[in-house]
Formats: sequence, C-alpha cells, structure tokens
Amino acid sequence: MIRRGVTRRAAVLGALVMVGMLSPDAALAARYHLGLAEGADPEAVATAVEQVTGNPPGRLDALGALAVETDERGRRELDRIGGVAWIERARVRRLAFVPNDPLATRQWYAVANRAYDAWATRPPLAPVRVAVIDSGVDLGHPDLERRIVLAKSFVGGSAQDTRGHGTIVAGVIAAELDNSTGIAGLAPAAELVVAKVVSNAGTVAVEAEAKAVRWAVDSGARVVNISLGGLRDPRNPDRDTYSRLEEAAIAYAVRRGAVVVAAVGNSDQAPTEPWNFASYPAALPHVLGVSAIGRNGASPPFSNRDRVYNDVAAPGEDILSTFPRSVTAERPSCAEQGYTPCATDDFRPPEGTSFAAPQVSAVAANLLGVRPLLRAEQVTAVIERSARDATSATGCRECELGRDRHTGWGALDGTAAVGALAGPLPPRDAHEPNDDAGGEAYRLYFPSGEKARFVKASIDYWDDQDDVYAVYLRRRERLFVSIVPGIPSSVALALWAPGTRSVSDLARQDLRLRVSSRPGRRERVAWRAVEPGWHYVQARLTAPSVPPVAYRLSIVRTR
Ligand SMILES: [Ca+2]
Ligand SMILES: [Ca+2]
Ligand SMILES: [Ca+2]
Ligand SMILES: [Ca+2]
Repeated sequence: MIRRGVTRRAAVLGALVMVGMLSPDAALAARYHLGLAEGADPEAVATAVEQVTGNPPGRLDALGALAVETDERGRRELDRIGGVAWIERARVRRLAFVPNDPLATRQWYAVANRAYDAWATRPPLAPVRVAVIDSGVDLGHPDLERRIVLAKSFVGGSAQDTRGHGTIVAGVIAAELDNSTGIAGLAPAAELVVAKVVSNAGTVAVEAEAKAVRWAVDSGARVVNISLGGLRDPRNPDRDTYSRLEEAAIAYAVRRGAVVVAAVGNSDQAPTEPWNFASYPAALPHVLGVSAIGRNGASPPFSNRDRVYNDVAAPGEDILSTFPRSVTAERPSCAEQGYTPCATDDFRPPEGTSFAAPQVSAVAANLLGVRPLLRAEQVTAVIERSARDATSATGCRECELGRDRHTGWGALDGTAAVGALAGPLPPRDAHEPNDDAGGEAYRLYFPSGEKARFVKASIDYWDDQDDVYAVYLRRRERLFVSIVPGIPSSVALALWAPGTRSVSDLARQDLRLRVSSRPGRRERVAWRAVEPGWHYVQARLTAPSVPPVAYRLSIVRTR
C-alpha cells in the first residue's frame, strides 16, 4: 500500500484562477477604452473622439473613462486628443470554469494542474468508466454516491472503505462537481468502478489486484487507477517484487484498450530515501507512472525516481479530498465531516504519489470524454507530452531539461492535454501489448495466396520499446522484413528463432538469427528458415525520441 503518514496540515489557497482572453487582433474595427486625464472635461473629450472616429463614444463616467469603436486609422488619431491619459484595447475576460463546491478553493492541486481551465462552463463530456483499485470507497458518501456504477470487494465483505486511501483517490477523480457540497472531482464525467483489494490487515495480495484489474476492464473501465505497488530493486532480486501475474493483468487491460495509471511509489517502502526505482506496476510497459511534485515545484524526496518508468508528475502534498464518514465521525468536533481535514493522522493531510496518480487518471478520463475513440497509447502520449517540463527554473533543482527521473515529462497540465487534441494526434498501435516473443507476440497470418503483409504501428522509448510479431515459416522458406520509421529515429530490427521465449533473455542470445545493420531510414533483415515454426520479428527503438515513433513494417514470405 502506498501511503505516507505526515503531520503537516493543509494550507488554504486562494480562489481559482481567471483566464485572460484577448479579443482577436485581426478585426479591422476594434473597441478601445480611453482614460480621462485629471481635470479633463469629459464632454469636450467625447466630442473630439466623435470627430476623429465618426462614432459617439460611450461614457464610463464613474470610472473616468470612455469607450469607442474605431479602426486602425481612427486609433492613431485618438493619440492626438488632449485630455486623454491612456488608451487601451478593450479586453474580454472569461472565467475559467469555477465549481461551486465550498471546499474547491482549497484544492490547490486542481489549480496547479489546470483541471478546469480548459472550459468556461461545465464541459459536455461522454461518460468514462474509471476503475479505482484500492481500499474501497465510502459507498454512501454524498459527494461520491451517485458517481459509483459498480463496486466489488476482492478481499471479502463489501467494497466499503474503512481506511480512507481509496476514498481519497476516488474523490480526486470523481467527487460530484458543482453540487454545492464538499470538493470538486477533476473528471466531471467519470463513472467509478470500485474494486476493493486491500485486506483488513492493510496488505494487498497481487492475486486480488490482478483479479480486480481484469474485472474492472471487463466491466468497461477505460482508465484503471492503481495507487499501490511493490518495491522494485533491479540490483537485488531478493527484494524485487516483480510478479508475472501482475504483468499478465496489466497486459490484459492494455489488450482491452484501457489506460493504466499507477503511482511510482514512495520511499517509505524502500530501503533508502530517495529511492531510484519506480514500484510495480508503474514499472511495467504501457503503464503511465506518476510521481509527486510539491507546491514549490520541487520533487519531494519521498517520490521515487526512475529514468524509464517515471512518466509524469502531479501534486502530491496537501491533497484535500473525500474521506470515509465513519472514520471522520471519530473526530466529532471536526467541521469538515467526510473530508480529509477530519481524517486520521496518516492522511491529515494526504500526501504521496498515491494521490498524484488519480489526478492523471482524471485527465485521462477527460480526454476520453472529449474523444471517446482515442486509443490508450494516444491518451498516454498526450498526457506525457503536454506536461510542463520541470526544471530548476520551475522549482525543481535536480530536474534536468526535458524528461528526467524525478518528474518524467514534467508537471501534469490538464488544460494543455485537452488543448493538444486540436493538433496532430500521437500514432496509434492496434497490436498491443506485443512486447515479447512467445505468446505475447502479435501473430501475423497471411491470407492465402498473399506473399506480403504490411503493419502500421508505433513504439515509444519509455512506454513501449519493443514490438514483436510472430511469422510462421516452413523449412527453407525465405523471409524479408523492412521497417520505415515515420520520423528520423533509431529503429532496429531483429529476427529470433522458433522457441524464443524472451527477446530480453541475455542468456539465449544464440536464438537471435539476424539483426539489421544498415544505417539509414530503412532497416532490413532477410532469412531462409532452417527449421519450420513461428519466428519472431522484433522492432526496437534503441535511442530516446521525444515523440512516439510511428512505423511501417513490411514482411514478405517466399519459397
Ligand atoms: Ca525536466
Ligand atoms: Ca507499439
Ligand atoms: Ca510508463
Ligand atoms: Ca509493444
């Protein structure tokens, strides 16, 4: 269970922001405001303004100003009029969507990640099911009750939350917005699929987690939030908690098109702080790994670092959210019953990567709410690549320019993510997960009489480094494979023999039959089968590329 005990109390933040919007510059005629100089006669100035512009100005007497519509030439004439202290183009301001929930002004994280700025009013979004794989949820909570579509316990009993962790996560994503109650969740159209996997002892069995992920995806979840995990330590296998069962559950979710979001974990579970490796399942391919960022833009020492699996950072301190009412009732003198200001000591205030992850899940749900046909890898790439780079200039002293191990691509930006949908979308890949040989590879069948097959797909250095395709060859059959990346990038091809179990098995590199070696845009391999069977074609991105790399693979089989 990812969770941190802390003592610092939530601070109060001011009102949500306003977004300044300039009226379009292109218009020939525009509206201007003129300030009257001290002692100037408003009547005389108004007459002069009308003479040069041809339009009678409006009088903003109480403000000592006039308003007039004129073109570029009239605008220049206004400069010559005596008695005018200043002239400015009339500005139009628009309120960012401001929820009426009374505790919303204290949700500093919603301001920091620009959760509502994309919209001037409550946005029309398609409903999106979001799974919360956690300690359950306070099912009757007035801010959550109507947002829960399904709830199931995988540890016996009901999915009712008695610990608080899951109710905090659920509130960040989906607390009822604009209901004049409590807080405002960040995903207005999210429907919660609640899976309780934390036992009464506070532990999480991987089996329960794996079953829950599968159930949630089968129940229609398009986003799966996993704010829990196990230690990763590539230098010490005894300590490393990698699980094939967990990997299979994540692969199942990816195959079914779900966006899997997981906390990279906190160092309170690690031997040292800071800890240099993201936890599982964040450290699995295709999972969007989320770290924490502080109010000052720094990377808190508790937030695990990782060169590969830390994808994005979101606020991870003072996360005001919902909390089980049965637990807050133990502090009857506390005013905010059902919310974290009345939580147990462990969660007052909530802190940790556990509560950063649901902010990312909420943005994923919003993106799918705007564009339900987006694929999971597109949602992931949009969130990552629209993040605001964290650097020493933004308050993170240790953060390098560009992607770094503290914050991944940087700080979550909900408004930039939604805005990115207006531009070219990241490439799709309909064959995932296909990250290894054996059963994981995508089998390419050739229609009868066809010699060639073409595949359009994509790879990403951090989330999806390998695509593996299985091709059946009869004895002495020839195979020609070529790959052309859509952008200049380091893509390599390898061909593996039948019986290969894993393309990353260093002990069995003898099974690797061919590696492309031709430098340039197109990589090729050719082979004549010695033995019949399923051969594996591996496409690998061997060096970082900022955008994900789309590619075209052609596979030709001849006698
Ligand atoms: Ca950075
Ligand atoms: Ca791929
Ligand atoms: Ca990842
Ligand atoms: Ca892949």
